[in-house]
Amino acid sequence: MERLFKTHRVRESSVLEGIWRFYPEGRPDECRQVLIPSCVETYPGYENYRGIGVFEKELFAKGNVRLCLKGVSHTAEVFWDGEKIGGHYNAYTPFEMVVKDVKAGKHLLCVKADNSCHPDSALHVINDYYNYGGITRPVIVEEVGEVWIRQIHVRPYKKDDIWHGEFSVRIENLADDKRQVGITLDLESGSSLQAFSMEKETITLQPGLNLWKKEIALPAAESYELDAPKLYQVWGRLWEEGEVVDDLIDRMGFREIKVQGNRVYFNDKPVRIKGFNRHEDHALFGCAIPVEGMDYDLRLMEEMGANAVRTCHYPNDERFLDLCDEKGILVWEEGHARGLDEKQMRHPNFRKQSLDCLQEMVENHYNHPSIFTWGILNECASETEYGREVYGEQYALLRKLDKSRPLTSATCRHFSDICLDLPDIVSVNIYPGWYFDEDVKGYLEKIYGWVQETEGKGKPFLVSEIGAGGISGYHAPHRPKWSEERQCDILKEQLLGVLGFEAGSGVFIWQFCDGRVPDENFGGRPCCQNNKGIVDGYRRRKLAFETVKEIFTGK
Ligand code: ADA
Repeated sequence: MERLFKTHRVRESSVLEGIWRFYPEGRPDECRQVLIPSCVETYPGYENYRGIGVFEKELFAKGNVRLCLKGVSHTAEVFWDGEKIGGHYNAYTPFEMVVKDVKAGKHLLCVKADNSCHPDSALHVINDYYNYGGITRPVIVEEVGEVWIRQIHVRPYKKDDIWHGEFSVRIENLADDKRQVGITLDLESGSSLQAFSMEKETITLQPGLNLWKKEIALPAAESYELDAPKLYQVWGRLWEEGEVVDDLIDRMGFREIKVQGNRVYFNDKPVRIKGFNRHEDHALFGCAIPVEGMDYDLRLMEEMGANAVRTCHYPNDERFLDLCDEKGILVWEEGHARGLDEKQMRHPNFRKQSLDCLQEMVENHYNHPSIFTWGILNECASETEYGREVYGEQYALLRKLDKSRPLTSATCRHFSDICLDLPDIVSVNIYPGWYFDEDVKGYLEKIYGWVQETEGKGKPFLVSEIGAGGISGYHAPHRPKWSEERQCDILKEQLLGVLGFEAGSGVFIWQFCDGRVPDENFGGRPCCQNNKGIVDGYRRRKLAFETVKEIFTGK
Protein backbone atom coordinates (compact mmCIF):
# COMPACT_ATOMS: atom_id res chain seq x y z
CA MET A 1 0.00 0.00 0.00
CA GLU A 2 1.45 3.38 -1.00
CA ARG A 3 -0.62 5.72 1.16
CA LEU A 4 -3.89 5.52 3.09
CA PHE A 5 -5.69 6.91 0.06
CA LYS A 6 -5.42 6.51 -3.71
CA THR A 7 -2.94 8.97 -5.20
CA HIS A 8 -4.17 8.76 -8.82
CA ARG A 9 -7.40 8.08 -10.67
CA VAL A 10 -6.02 8.69 -14.14
CA ARG A 11 -2.28 7.99 -14.05
CA GLU A 12 -1.37 4.28 -14.18
CA SER A 13 0.31 3.59 -10.87
CA SER A 14 1.07 0.47 -8.88
CA VAL A 15 3.11 -0.67 -5.92
CA LEU A 16 5.85 -3.19 -6.74
CA GLU A 17 5.28 -5.24 -3.64
CA GLY A 18 5.32 -8.98 -3.20
CA ILE A 19 8.08 -11.38 -4.18
CA TRP A 20 11.47 -10.10 -5.34
CA ARG A 21 14.81 -11.94 -5.65
CA PHE A 22 17.55 -11.13 -3.15
CA TYR A 23 21.19 -12.12 -2.84
CA PRO A 24 24.22 -10.58 -1.14
CA GLU A 25 26.43 -8.93 -3.76
CA GLY A 26 28.97 -11.38 -5.14
CA ARG A 27 27.04 -14.40 -3.84
CA PRO A 28 24.27 -15.04 -6.42
CA ASP A 29 24.26 -18.71 -5.38
CA GLU A 30 22.51 -17.55 -2.20
CA CYS A 31 19.62 -16.12 -4.24
CA ARG A 32 16.28 -16.41 -2.47
CA GLN A 33 12.79 -15.01 -2.70
CA VAL A 34 11.86 -12.23 -0.30
CA LEU A 35 8.86 -10.04 0.28
CA ILE A 36 9.31 -6.33 -0.35
CA PRO A 37 9.24 -4.05 1.60
CA SER A 38 11.36 -5.72 4.27
CA CYS A 39 14.70 -5.57 6.09
CA VAL A 40 17.58 -7.88 5.19
CA GLU A 41 18.13 -8.54 8.90
CA THR A 42 14.75 -10.29 9.06
CA TYR A 43 15.80 -12.94 6.51
CA PRO A 44 16.96 -16.03 8.44
CA GLY A 45 20.75 -16.25 8.24
CA TYR A 46 21.18 -12.53 7.51
CA GLU A 47 20.46 -11.14 10.98
CA ASN A 48 23.84 -9.38 11.06
CA TYR A 49 24.31 -8.77 7.34
CA ARG A 50 26.21 -5.62 6.48
CA GLY A 51 27.04 -4.82 2.91
CA ILE A 52 25.34 -4.63 -0.45
CA GLY A 53 22.13 -6.55 -1.02
CA VAL A 54 20.98 -7.08 -4.61
CA PHE A 55 17.21 -7.03 -5.22
CA GLU A 56 15.63 -7.90 -8.57
CA LYS A 57 12.13 -7.81 -9.97
CA GLU A 58 10.71 -8.29 -13.45
CA LEU A 59 7.87 -6.07 -14.48
CA PHE A 60 5.82 -5.16 -17.52
CA ALA A 61 6.18 -1.52 -18.51
CA LYS A 62 5.88 0.88 -21.40
CA GLY A 63 6.22 4.57 -22.24
CA ASN A 64 7.77 6.94 -19.74
CA VAL A 65 8.21 4.94 -16.54
CA ARG A 66 8.41 6.87 -13.28
CA LEU A 67 9.92 4.90 -10.43
CA CYS A 68 9.66 6.18 -6.89
CA LEU A 69 11.48 4.33 -4.13
CA LYS A 70 10.09 5.48 -0.82
CA GLY A 71 12.95 4.11 1.25
CA VAL A 72 16.07 2.08 0.49
CA SER A 73 18.44 1.53 3.37
CA HIS A 74 20.65 3.26 3.07
CA THR A 75 22.79 3.77 -0.03
CA ALA A 76 21.00 2.81 -3.22
CA GLU A 77 21.91 2.19 -6.83
CA VAL A 78 19.12 1.49 -9.32
CA PHE A 79 19.47 -0.38 -12.64
CA TRP A 80 16.96 -0.79 -15.46
CA ASP A 81 17.66 -3.72 -17.81
CA GLY A 82 21.25 -3.69 -16.54
CA GLU A 83 21.85 0.03 -17.01
CA LYS A 84 22.32 2.35 -14.04
CA ILE A 85 19.51 4.90 -13.90
CA GLY A 86 19.84 6.42 -10.45
CA GLY A 87 21.06 6.33 -6.90
CA HIS A 88 20.40 7.84 -3.52
CA TYR A 89 21.83 8.21 -0.04
CA ASN A 90 19.71 7.98 3.11
CA ALA A 91 17.28 5.31 4.19
CA TYR A 92 14.58 7.67 5.30
CA THR A 93 13.65 9.80 2.31
CA PRO A 94 12.16 8.86 -1.07
CA PHE A 95 13.80 9.31 -4.45
CA GLU A 96 12.60 8.92 -7.99
CA MET A 97 13.60 8.72 -11.62
CA VAL A 98 11.94 8.55 -15.03
CA VAL A 99 13.02 6.05 -17.68
CA LYS A 100 11.88 7.53 -21.00
CA ASP A 101 10.37 5.74 -24.00
CA VAL A 102 10.40 2.24 -22.60
CA LYS A 103 9.45 -0.43 -25.15
CA ALA A 104 6.28 -2.28 -24.15
CA GLY A 105 7.28 -5.58 -22.57
CA LYS A 106 9.08 -7.25 -19.73
CA HIS A 107 11.91 -5.36 -18.01
CA LEU A 108 14.28 -5.99 -15.14
CA LEU A 109 14.51 -3.63 -12.20
CA CYS A 110 17.52 -4.14 -9.95
CA VAL A 111 18.19 -2.23 -6.73
CA LYS A 112 21.43 -2.50 -4.81
CA ALA A 113 21.08 -1.48 -1.18
CA ASP A 114 24.15 -0.96 0.99
CA ASN A 115 23.67 -0.79 4.76
CA SER A 116 27.36 -0.70 5.68
CA CYS A 117 28.74 2.37 7.44
CA HIS A 118 30.97 3.06 4.43
CA PRO A 119 33.39 6.01 4.46
CA ASP A 120 31.13 8.23 2.33
CA SER A 121 28.29 7.94 4.82
CA ALA A 122 28.13 10.81 7.31
CA LEU A 123 24.69 10.17 8.81
CA HIS A 124 24.35 6.40 8.81
CA VAL A 125 27.09 5.66 11.34
CA ILE A 126 27.32 3.30 14.31
CA ASN A 127 24.81 4.78 16.68
CA ASP A 128 22.18 4.17 19.35
CA TYR A 129 19.76 2.65 16.81
CA TYR A 130 20.17 0.17 13.99
CA ASN A 131 21.04 0.81 10.33
CA TYR A 132 18.86 -1.89 8.81
CA GLY A 133 19.37 -2.84 5.17
CA GLY A 134 17.11 -3.44 2.19
CA ILE A 135 14.14 -1.99 0.35
CA THR A 136 12.33 -1.01 3.49
CA ARG A 137 9.49 1.15 2.14
CA PRO A 138 7.23 0.76 -0.93
CA VAL A 139 8.43 0.98 -4.53
CA ILE A 140 6.03 2.73 -6.89
CA VAL A 141 5.98 2.29 -10.66
CA GLU A 142 3.96 4.61 -12.86
CA GLU A 143 3.42 5.42 -16.50
CA VAL A 144 3.57 9.15 -17.16
CA GLY A 145 2.99 11.14 -20.32
CA GLU A 146 5.09 14.08 -21.48
CA VAL A 147 3.56 16.35 -18.87
CA TRP A 148 2.86 15.23 -15.34
CA ILE A 149 2.31 16.61 -11.87
CA ARG A 150 5.20 16.00 -9.54
CA GLN A 151 3.81 17.58 -6.42
CA ILE A 152 1.07 19.75 -4.93
CA HIS A 153 1.74 21.73 -1.77
CA VAL A 154 -1.05 23.54 0.03
CA ARG A 155 -0.36 26.14 2.70
CA PRO A 156 -3.57 26.81 4.60
CA TYR A 157 -4.02 30.22 6.20
CA LYS A 158 -6.86 32.22 7.67
CA LYS A 159 -7.74 35.68 6.36
CA ASP A 160 -10.84 37.61 7.46
CA ASP A 161 -11.90 34.51 9.37
CA ILE A 162 -12.01 32.43 6.16
CA TRP A 163 -9.69 29.58 5.27
CA HIS A 164 -7.51 30.16 2.23
CA GLY A 165 -5.09 27.86 0.48
CA GLU A 166 -1.85 28.79 -1.23
CA PHE A 167 -1.51 26.02 -3.81
CA SER A 168 1.91 25.38 -5.32
CA VAL A 169 1.94 22.79 -8.09
CA ARG A 170 5.17 21.43 -9.57
CA ILE A 171 4.71 20.13 -13.08
CA GLU A 172 7.22 18.29 -15.25
CA ASN A 173 7.39 18.78 -18.99
CA LEU A 174 9.53 16.03 -20.51
CA ALA A 175 9.22 17.49 -24.03
CA ASP A 176 11.96 19.67 -25.56
CA ASP A 177 9.56 22.52 -26.27
CA LYS A 178 6.91 24.62 -24.53
CA ARG A 179 3.50 23.06 -23.94
CA GLN A 180 0.12 24.58 -23.22
CA VAL A 181 -2.05 22.59 -20.84
CA GLY A 182 -5.20 23.09 -18.81
CA ILE A 183 -5.02 22.72 -15.05
CA THR A 184 -7.75 22.15 -12.46
CA LEU A 185 -7.72 21.66 -8.71
CA ASP A 186 -10.50 20.01 -6.73
CA LEU A 187 -10.86 19.75 -3.00
CA GLU A 188 -12.76 16.77 -1.68
CA SER A 189 -13.69 15.62 1.77
CA GLY A 190 -15.17 12.41 3.15
CA SER A 191 -16.01 9.92 0.44
CA SER A 192 -15.06 12.20 -2.44
CA LEU A 193 -17.54 14.96 -1.58
CA GLN A 194 -16.68 17.99 -3.62
CA ALA A 195 -15.80 20.92 -1.38
CA PHE A 196 -14.35 23.15 -4.05
CA SER A 197 -13.76 22.95 -7.78
CA MET A 198 -11.60 25.31 -9.76
CA GLU A 199 -12.40 26.63 -13.24
CA LYS A 200 -9.90 25.27 -15.73
CA GLU A 201 -6.94 27.59 -16.39
CA THR A 202 -4.55 27.41 -19.29
CA ILE A 203 -0.85 27.53 -18.49
CA THR A 204 2.33 27.39 -20.53
CA LEU A 205 4.93 24.88 -19.44
CA GLN A 206 8.60 25.36 -20.19
CA PRO A 207 10.68 22.24 -20.78
CA GLY A 208 11.71 20.72 -17.42
CA LEU A 209 10.25 21.51 -14.03
CA ASN A 210 7.58 24.23 -13.72
CA LEU A 211 6.01 25.85 -10.70
CA TRP A 212 2.43 27.14 -10.82
CA LYS A 213 0.90 28.96 -7.83
CA LYS A 214 -2.57 30.02 -6.91
CA GLU A 215 -4.23 31.53 -3.86
CA ILE A 216 -7.81 30.41 -3.34
CA ALA A 217 -10.37 31.52 -0.74
CA LEU A 218 -12.28 28.52 0.61
CA PRO A 219 -15.19 29.75 2.72
CA ALA A 220 -16.66 26.24 3.01
CA ALA A 221 -13.45 24.65 4.30
CA GLU A 222 -13.65 23.31 7.85
CA SER A 223 -10.77 23.41 10.29
CA TYR A 224 -8.57 20.44 11.07
CA GLU A 225 -8.70 20.15 14.85
CA LEU A 226 -6.80 17.59 16.89
CA ASP A 227 -10.05 16.28 18.36
CA ALA A 228 -11.85 16.52 14.98
CA PRO A 229 -9.19 15.92 12.34
CA LYS A 230 -11.02 16.89 9.18
CA LEU A 231 -8.97 15.94 6.10
CA TYR A 232 -9.31 17.09 2.50
CA GLN A 233 -8.04 15.46 -0.66
CA VAL A 234 -6.57 17.80 -3.23
CA TRP A 235 -6.97 16.48 -6.74
CA GLY A 236 -4.86 18.15 -9.41
CA ARG A 237 -5.46 17.40 -13.09
CA LEU A 238 -3.72 18.37 -16.32
CA TRP A 239 -5.79 18.62 -19.49
CA GLU A 240 -4.95 18.53 -23.18
CA GLU A 241 -7.60 18.81 -25.89
CA GLY A 242 -10.42 18.30 -23.43
CA GLU A 243 -8.92 15.11 -21.99
CA VAL A 244 -7.28 14.60 -18.63
CA VAL A 245 -3.69 13.56 -19.32
CA ASP A 246 -2.39 13.31 -15.76
CA ASP A 247 -3.52 13.64 -12.16
CA LEU A 248 -2.22 13.59 -8.59
CA ILE A 249 -4.05 13.41 -5.28
CA ASP A 250 -2.61 14.48 -1.93
CA ARG A 251 -4.20 15.14 1.42
CA MET A 252 -4.18 18.13 3.76
CA GLY A 253 -6.04 19.83 6.57
CA PHE A 254 -6.84 23.45 7.36
CA ARG A 255 -4.94 24.51 10.43
CA GLU A 256 -2.35 27.05 11.48
CA ILE A 257 0.52 26.64 13.90
CA LYS A 258 1.87 29.70 15.62
CA VAL A 259 4.30 30.50 18.35
CA GLN A 260 3.26 33.31 20.69
CA GLY A 261 5.27 34.00 23.80
CA ASN A 262 6.22 30.73 25.41
CA ARG A 263 3.40 28.71 23.84
CA VAL A 264 2.83 26.89 20.56
CA TYR A 265 -0.72 27.31 19.26
CA PHE A 266 -2.53 24.84 17.03
CA ASN A 267 -5.50 26.80 15.64
CA ASP A 268 -5.39 29.16 18.60
CA LYS A 269 -5.30 26.38 21.17
CA PRO A 270 -2.09 26.07 23.21
CA VAL A 271 -0.30 22.80 22.63
CA ARG A 272 0.49 20.64 25.65
CA ILE A 273 2.54 17.63 24.61
CA LYS A 274 2.14 14.19 26.14
CA GLY A 275 4.14 12.28 23.63
CA PHE A 276 6.53 9.51 22.72
CA ASN A 277 9.80 9.25 20.89
CA ARG A 278 9.45 6.34 18.50
CA HIS A 279 12.11 4.63 16.45
CA GLU A 280 10.95 2.74 13.40
CA ASP A 281 11.98 -0.56 14.90
CA HIS A 282 10.20 -3.84 15.55
CA ALA A 283 11.59 -7.14 16.76
CA LEU A 284 9.96 -8.98 13.83
CA PHE A 285 10.21 -6.44 11.03
CA GLY A 286 13.20 -4.21 11.75
CA CYS A 287 12.45 -0.76 10.39
CA ALA A 288 10.08 -2.07 7.68
CA ILE A 289 7.03 -2.10 9.92
CA PRO A 290 3.83 -3.04 8.06
CA VAL A 291 1.13 -0.42 8.12
CA GLU A 292 -0.96 -2.58 10.48
CA GLY A 293 1.98 -2.49 12.91
CA MET A 294 2.21 1.29 12.63
CA ASP A 295 -1.48 1.53 13.40
CA TYR A 296 -1.04 -0.81 16.37
CA ASP A 297 1.74 1.39 17.76
CA LEU A 298 -0.45 4.45 17.53
CA ARG A 299 -3.33 2.62 19.19
CA LEU A 300 -1.09 1.74 22.12
CA MET A 301 0.03 5.36 22.37
CA GLU A 302 -3.58 6.53 22.27
CA GLU A 303 -4.53 4.03 24.95
CA MET A 304 -1.84 5.54 27.17
CA GLY A 305 -3.32 8.98 26.57
CA ALA A 306 -0.55 10.33 24.34
CA ASN A 307 -1.28 13.11 21.86
CA ALA A 308 2.09 13.40 20.11
CA VAL A 309 4.99 11.49 18.60
CA ARG A 310 8.54 12.50 17.69
CA THR A 311 10.05 10.65 14.71
CA CYS A 312 13.47 10.48 16.27
CA HIS A 313 15.95 10.74 14.57
CA TYR A 314 14.91 10.73 10.91
CA PRO A 315 11.94 11.25 8.59
CA ASN A 316 9.35 8.50 8.87
CA ASP A 317 7.35 6.33 6.50
CA GLU A 318 4.61 8.59 5.15
CA ARG A 319 1.96 5.98 5.89
CA PHE A 320 2.76 6.49 9.57
CA LEU A 321 2.27 10.22 9.04
CA ASP A 322 -1.01 9.50 7.21
CA LEU A 323 -2.18 7.59 10.28
CA CYS A 324 -1.20 10.46 12.57
CA ASP A 325 -3.17 12.81 10.31
CA GLU A 326 -6.21 10.54 10.59
CA LYS A 327 -5.98 10.33 14.37
CA GLY A 328 -5.06 13.94 15.12
CA ILE A 329 -1.75 12.99 16.73
CA LEU A 330 0.81 15.80 16.70
CA VAL A 331 4.09 14.98 14.99
CA TRP A 332 7.57 16.38 15.51
CA GLU A 333 9.29 15.19 12.37
CA GLU A 334 13.06 15.20 12.46
CA GLY A 335 15.92 15.33 9.99
CA HIS A 336 18.48 12.55 10.15
CA ALA A 337 21.27 13.00 12.72
CA ARG A 338 21.84 11.75 16.24
CA GLY A 339 24.53 12.63 18.72
CA LEU A 340 27.20 13.67 16.21
CA ASP A 341 30.19 15.57 17.55
CA GLU A 342 32.07 18.29 15.71
CA LYS A 343 34.48 15.83 14.12
CA GLN A 344 31.59 13.83 12.68
CA MET A 345 29.89 17.03 11.54
CA ARG A 346 33.08 17.92 9.70
CA HIS A 347 32.83 14.79 7.57
CA PRO A 348 33.12 16.12 3.99
CA ASN A 349 29.64 14.81 3.11
CA PHE A 350 27.85 15.75 6.31
CA ARG A 351 26.44 19.12 5.29
CA LYS A 352 25.22 18.03 1.90
CA GLN A 353 23.75 14.75 3.12
CA SER A 354 21.94 16.53 5.97
CA LEU A 355 20.58 19.30 3.77
CA ASP A 356 19.42 16.82 1.12
CA CYS A 357 17.60 14.85 3.78
CA LEU A 358 15.85 17.96 5.13
CA GLN A 359 14.89 19.11 1.67
CA GLU A 360 13.44 15.71 0.76
CA MET A 361 11.63 15.48 4.09
CA VAL A 362 9.89 18.84 3.72
CA GLU A 363 9.12 18.42 0.02
CA ASN A 364 7.50 15.05 0.59
CA HIS A 365 5.75 15.64 3.90
CA TYR A 366 4.77 19.29 3.64
CA ASN A 367 1.02 18.67 3.48
CA HIS A 368 0.66 16.54 6.61
CA PRO A 369 -1.47 18.61 8.99
CA SER A 370 -0.30 16.63 12.01
CA ILE A 371 3.33 17.74 11.64
CA PHE A 372 3.57 20.75 13.93
CA THR A 373 7.34 21.20 13.96
CA TRP A 374 10.45 20.21 12.03
CA GLY A 375 13.41 19.19 14.14
CA ILE A 376 17.11 19.04 13.27
CA LEU A 377 20.40 17.68 14.62
CA ASN A 378 19.44 15.80 17.79
CA GLU A 379 22.19 16.22 20.38
CA CYS A 380 24.82 17.39 17.89
CA ALA A 381 27.65 19.86 18.53
CA SER A 382 25.56 22.93 19.34
CA GLU A 383 28.19 24.10 21.83
CA THR A 384 30.84 24.85 19.17
CA GLU A 385 31.21 27.69 16.66
CA TYR A 386 31.39 25.28 13.75
CA GLY A 387 28.29 23.47 15.05
CA ARG A 388 26.48 26.80 15.22
CA GLU A 389 27.29 27.47 11.57
CA VAL A 390 25.75 24.12 10.61
CA TYR A 391 22.66 24.63 12.79
CA GLY A 392 22.20 28.06 11.22
CA GLU A 393 22.49 26.65 7.71
CA GLN A 394 19.89 23.94 8.39
CA TYR A 395 17.38 26.28 10.03
CA ALA A 396 17.80 28.68 7.10
CA LEU A 397 17.02 25.95 4.59
CA LEU A 398 13.93 24.85 6.53
CA ARG A 399 12.68 28.43 6.80
CA LYS A 400 13.11 28.85 3.06
CA LEU A 401 11.20 25.63 2.34
CA ASP A 402 8.39 26.08 4.84
CA LYS A 403 7.28 29.27 6.53
CA SER A 404 4.28 27.65 8.15
CA ARG A 405 5.84 25.62 10.95
CA PRO A 406 8.05 26.41 13.92
CA LEU A 407 11.46 24.75 14.15
CA THR A 408 13.29 23.05 16.96
CA SER A 409 16.21 20.86 17.95
CA ALA A 410 16.71 18.59 20.95
CA THR A 411 19.83 19.58 22.84
CA CYS A 412 21.82 17.84 25.54
CA ARG A 413 24.53 20.51 25.61
CA HIS A 414 23.08 21.93 28.78
CA PHE A 415 24.72 25.09 30.08
CA SER A 416 27.00 25.27 27.02
CA ASP A 417 24.66 25.34 23.97
CA ILE A 418 25.26 28.49 21.90
CA CYS A 419 22.43 27.94 19.39
CA LEU A 420 19.29 28.64 21.42
CA ASP A 421 18.61 31.88 19.54
CA LEU A 422 18.06 29.89 16.33
CA PRO A 423 15.01 27.63 16.93
CA ASP A 424 11.44 28.75 17.62
CA ILE A 425 11.00 26.11 20.33
CA VAL A 426 13.73 25.22 22.85
CA SER A 427 13.85 21.46 23.46
CA VAL A 428 15.99 19.62 25.98
CA ASN A 429 16.81 15.94 26.52
CA ILE A 430 17.20 15.19 30.21
CA TYR A 431 17.56 11.96 32.16
CA PRO A 432 17.51 12.81 35.90
CA GLY A 433 17.05 9.66 37.97
CA TRP A 434 18.53 7.52 35.22
CA TYR A 435 21.94 8.71 34.03
CA PHE A 436 22.43 10.83 37.15
CA ASP A 437 20.71 11.17 40.48
CA GLU A 438 19.13 14.55 40.75
CA ASP A 439 15.72 15.64 41.82
CA VAL A 440 13.64 16.10 38.64
CA LYS A 441 11.93 19.34 39.61
CA GLY A 442 15.16 20.89 40.81
CA TYR A 443 17.02 19.87 37.67
CA LEU A 444 14.26 21.18 35.43
CA GLU A 445 14.26 24.54 37.20
CA LYS A 446 18.03 24.72 36.83
CA ILE A 447 17.91 23.99 33.09
CA TYR A 448 14.98 26.33 32.52
CA GLY A 449 16.71 29.04 34.52
CA TRP A 450 19.81 28.69 32.32
CA VAL A 451 17.70 28.85 29.13
CA GLN A 452 16.21 32.13 30.40
CA GLU A 453 19.74 33.55 30.59
CA THR A 454 20.33 32.75 26.92
CA GLU A 455 18.76 33.88 23.65
CA GLY A 456 16.30 31.03 24.16
CA LYS A 457 14.59 33.20 26.78
CA GLY A 458 10.81 33.32 26.63
CA LYS A 459 10.50 30.71 23.88
CA PRO A 460 8.28 27.63 24.24
CA PHE A 461 10.15 25.01 26.23
CA LEU A 462 9.77 21.28 25.65
CA VAL A 463 11.31 18.22 27.27
CA SER A 464 12.07 16.24 24.15
CA GLU A 465 13.44 13.18 25.99
CA ILE A 466 13.13 11.76 29.45
CA GLY A 467 13.13 8.09 30.40
CA ALA A 468 14.65 5.09 32.11
CA GLY A 469 15.72 1.58 31.15
CA GLY A 470 13.69 -1.50 32.00
CA ILE A 471 14.53 -4.96 30.71
CA SER A 472 11.30 -6.62 29.62
CA GLY A 473 10.48 -9.44 32.07
CA TYR A 474 13.14 -8.52 34.62
CA HIS A 475 11.34 -8.17 37.95
CA ALA A 476 12.91 -7.81 41.40
CA PRO A 477 11.39 -6.84 44.76
CA HIS A 478 14.26 -4.49 45.62
CA ARG A 479 13.54 -2.54 42.43
CA PRO A 480 17.10 -2.33 41.06
CA LYS A 481 18.01 -0.37 37.96
CA TRP A 482 16.97 -2.19 34.76
CA SER A 483 13.99 -3.85 36.52
CA GLU A 484 10.54 -3.03 35.20
CA GLU A 485 9.64 -1.85 38.71
CA ARG A 486 12.46 0.70 38.84
CA GLN A 487 11.59 1.95 35.36
CA CYS A 488 8.11 2.75 36.70
CA ASP A 489 9.48 4.57 39.75
CA ILE A 490 11.82 6.75 37.72
CA LEU A 491 9.29 7.52 35.00
CA LYS A 492 6.67 8.46 37.54
CA GLU A 493 8.88 11.02 39.18
CA GLN A 494 10.08 12.33 35.81
CA LEU A 495 6.63 12.66 34.27
CA LEU A 496 4.96 14.23 37.27
CA GLY A 497 7.87 16.64 37.51
CA VAL A 498 7.75 17.70 33.85
CA LEU A 499 3.98 17.84 33.48
CA GLY A 500 3.71 19.83 36.68
CA PHE A 501 6.20 22.35 35.34
CA GLU A 502 3.89 25.13 34.19
CA ALA A 503 6.41 27.06 32.11
CA GLY A 504 6.95 24.00 29.91
CA SER A 505 4.86 22.83 26.97
CA GLY A 506 5.08 19.13 27.71
CA VAL A 507 7.15 16.01 27.27
CA PHE A 508 8.13 13.26 24.84
CA ILE A 509 8.98 10.04 26.68
CA TRP A 510 12.11 8.24 25.59
CA GLN A 511 10.92 5.89 24.22
CA PHE A 512 7.87 4.09 22.89
CA CYS A 513 9.43 0.69 22.14
CA ASP A 514 12.74 -1.02 22.77
CA GLY A 515 14.99 -0.90 19.75
CA ARG A 516 17.98 -2.75 18.43
CA VAL A 517 21.44 -1.17 18.69
CA PRO A 518 24.56 -2.43 16.94
CA ASP A 519 26.98 -4.70 18.80
CA GLU A 520 29.61 -1.95 18.63
CA ASN A 521 27.41 0.13 20.93
CA PHE A 522 26.82 -2.53 23.57
CA GLY A 523 28.00 -0.51 26.61
CA GLY A 524 24.94 0.44 28.72
CA ARG A 525 22.74 -1.40 26.26
CA PRO A 526 21.93 -4.89 27.66
CA CYS A 527 20.83 -7.41 25.01
CA CYS A 528 22.07 -4.91 22.39
CA GLN A 529 18.81 -3.04 22.84
CA ASN A 530 17.96 0.44 23.98
CA ASN A 531 15.67 -0.82 26.74
CA LYS A 532 13.90 2.39 27.65
CA GLY A 533 10.78 1.30 25.75
CA ILE A 534 7.40 1.36 27.46
CA VAL A 535 6.68 -1.70 25.34
CA ASP A 536 9.34 -4.12 24.17
CA GLY A 537 10.34 -4.79 20.58
CA TYR A 538 7.35 -7.14 20.12
CA ARG A 539 5.02 -4.51 21.65
CA ARG A 540 4.53 -6.48 24.85
CA ARG A 541 3.59 -4.05 27.59
CA LYS A 542 6.02 -3.46 30.42
CA LEU A 543 4.78 -2.40 33.84
CA ALA A 544 5.52 1.18 32.85
CA PHE A 545 2.63 1.05 30.37
CA GLU A 546 0.16 1.45 33.24
CA THR A 547 2.31 4.10 34.95
CA VAL A 548 2.37 6.24 31.83
CA LYS A 549 -1.31 5.63 31.18
CA GLU A 550 -2.27 6.75 34.68
CA ILE A 551 -0.26 9.93 34.40
CA PHE A 552 -1.13 10.84 30.81
CA THR A 553 -4.86 10.11 31.15
CA GLY A 554 -5.08 11.38 34.74
CA LYS A 555 -7.11 8.27 35.64
C1 ADA B 1 19.81 10.51 23.88
C2 ADA B 1 19.46 10.32 22.42
C3 ADA B 1 18.65 9.09 22.16
C4 ADA B 1 19.03 7.94 23.05
C5 ADA B 1 18.92 8.34 24.51
C6 ADA B 1 19.36 7.28 25.50
O1 ADA B 1 19.34 11.57 24.50
O2 ADA B 1 18.85 11.43 21.85
O3 ADA B 1 18.81 8.72 20.81
O4 ADA B 1 20.31 7.52 22.75
O5 ADA B 1 19.73 9.45 24.74
O6 ADA B 1 18.73 6.23 25.52
O7 ADA B 1 20.32 7.50 26.21
